[in-house]
Amino acid sequence: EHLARDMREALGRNEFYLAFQAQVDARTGETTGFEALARWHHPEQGPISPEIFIGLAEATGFIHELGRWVLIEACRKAKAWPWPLRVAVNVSPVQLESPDFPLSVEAALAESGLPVERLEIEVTESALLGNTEQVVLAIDRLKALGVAIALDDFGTGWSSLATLQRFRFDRLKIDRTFVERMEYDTRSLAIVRAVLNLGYALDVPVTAEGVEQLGQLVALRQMGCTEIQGFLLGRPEVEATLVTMAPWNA
Ligand code: G
Ligand code: G
Ligand code: MN
Ligand code: NA
Repeated sequence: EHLARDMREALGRNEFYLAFQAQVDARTGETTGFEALARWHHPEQGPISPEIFIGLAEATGFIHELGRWVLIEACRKAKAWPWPLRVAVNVSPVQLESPDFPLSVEAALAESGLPVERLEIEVTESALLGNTEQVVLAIDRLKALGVAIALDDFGTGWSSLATLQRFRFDRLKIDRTFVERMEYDTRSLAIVRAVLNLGYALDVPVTAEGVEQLGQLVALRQMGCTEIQGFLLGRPEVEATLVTMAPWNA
């Protein structure tokens, strides 16, 4: 495929853009921030799935350039949002391995003027699995800057507990595969409850991803989940859209 070649041209041609999905306080129903999600509209092929182009960008090394663009674009957009809405940016393991990564975060903050406390970086367990010196340094450097670090897709990696032991995360995000099944699968429900308890014990807020059903929302609130994200509250949209009415008040 020529997709790898097209991708290198795509940034300059403004074919990439960000979509923003609301993250909502489970207790109050207020929007606390948005997750930035990269999108690519290919001129001939239309929308390309992020699963495909992120993987391709990682394989070709283009992820560094794309990742820098995502960071600066997300920070610029967030700068225009009402205080204190934050933006959460996904970061690939490949980016974390680069010694320049913390610098690109600092540059994005400086260029956009976004206060550091309004930026969150989402990392996956796979990024921390190697626990390489470079990744440890990067995380410590970001934390020292005051950037919040969320552990994304929690529960789907291989070293969850060791990762929690080593790093002081600012947030855990329960993977949507658990949320998806929690209403009809007692083991999934037990896992969700255990992760919420773990967050409580570690004093780390927990966000549930992929919330699509009102029943999931009600159960998550009852179990003390901190924040909710999912199609029930809002889909990723080009214009960051505040969730104005919590469905449980509707
Ligand atoms: O938006 P969607 O759910 O289709 O995203 C699919 C995957 O792509 C998710 O795992 C998401 O984290 C990842 N993704 C989306 N945007 C970015 C990005 O800007 N950087 C990285 N590294 N991953 C992203
Ligand atoms: O890996 P990560 O958690 O960053 O993936 C985020 C992806 O999840 C986004 O691409 C987004 O489109 C998708 N997503 C967000 N909310 C929901 C949801 O309620 N259901 C499903 N199926 N996907 C969702
Ligand atoms: Mn994410
Ligand atoms: Na996830």
